[in-house]
Amino acid sequence: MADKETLLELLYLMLKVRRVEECLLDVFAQGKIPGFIHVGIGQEAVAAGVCSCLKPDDFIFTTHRGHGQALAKGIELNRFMAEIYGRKDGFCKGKAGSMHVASKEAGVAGSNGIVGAGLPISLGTAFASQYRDENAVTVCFFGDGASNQGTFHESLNLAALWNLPVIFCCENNGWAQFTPQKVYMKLENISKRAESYGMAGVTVDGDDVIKVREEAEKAVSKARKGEGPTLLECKTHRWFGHYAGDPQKYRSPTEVESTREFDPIVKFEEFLLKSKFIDQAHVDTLEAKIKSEIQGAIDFAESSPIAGPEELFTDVYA
Ligand SMILES: Cc1ncc(C[n+]2csc(CCOP(=O)(O)OP(=O)(O)O)c2C)c(N)n1
Repeated sequence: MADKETLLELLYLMLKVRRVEECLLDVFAQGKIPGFIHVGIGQEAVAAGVCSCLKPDDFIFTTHRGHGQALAKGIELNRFMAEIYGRKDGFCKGKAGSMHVASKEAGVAGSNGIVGAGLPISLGTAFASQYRDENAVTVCFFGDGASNQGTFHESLNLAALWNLPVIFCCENNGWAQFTPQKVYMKLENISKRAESYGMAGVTVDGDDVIKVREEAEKAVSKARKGEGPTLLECKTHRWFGHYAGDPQKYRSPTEVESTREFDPIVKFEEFLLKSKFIDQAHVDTLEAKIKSEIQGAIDFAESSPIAGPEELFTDVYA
């Protein structure tokens, strides 16, 4: 198992992701954020478990539900918040918003609102690292729905063929927008698909941060040693609707309620308290620190100028 310092880092990351997203839901409801937001509340163990294995020089690609992974990879909170607010001090000067946040400094190489689009792009950074002998790895996050896109199959095939240092991390929350997995896929475990492309595939309890980290560590170390890609499927739960404000009419109230039984943070906190790695005072201090970091980021974002039409053509490549 990971050492104490790593376990405490995992708790910090999960709590930070949860509290930031709760805050985003709140300010979105107040009409302060333009566009749509999609939160991954309930899925924090995947982002924290995987990203805690990565170095600053490694790359990640995220999706429309990508706040958690970007934060766990170490994206700077003030500029992240300003980006979501559509402000000039955001990482992409307010053009990207919630669904397309990127930060070169943090190795968040790109987020994508187009389902499955990150997969082939992630081969680019993985190929570059391999070609330049740079020893960095790339993690591409995507959902269960995205695993039915052609891009998923093409990307896994090429990654295996070229032995690329990439980890395909499927956050399987059982839903693709408003459709449950059993309606669009006969397979239960998406990791099985890895075999058809000649790569390792593993399914893990995505609500258990220690297990996620263990499997992610194996996959990352394999990729770093030049032993090729892994498909890592993390089975988890989406507590809220597809997008913020989605009334979830397609889901029974009992099912929605039952997702909370799998709270990865409560489960992990209980473990840490029981094993005497922490006491309640530690949790309270951590919560206070995160609250103050978030308040600072909100103040920063709200005092940054709104990105205007003059930004439309800056930093845009074609
Ligand atoms: C190419 C493409 N097709 C359809 C959509 C509309 N869409 C947005 S999210 C989504 C479902 C994605 O499900 P999944 O990949 O499981 O990710 P999750 O939302 O569960 O995180 C769909 C179909 C899109 N954005 N892009």
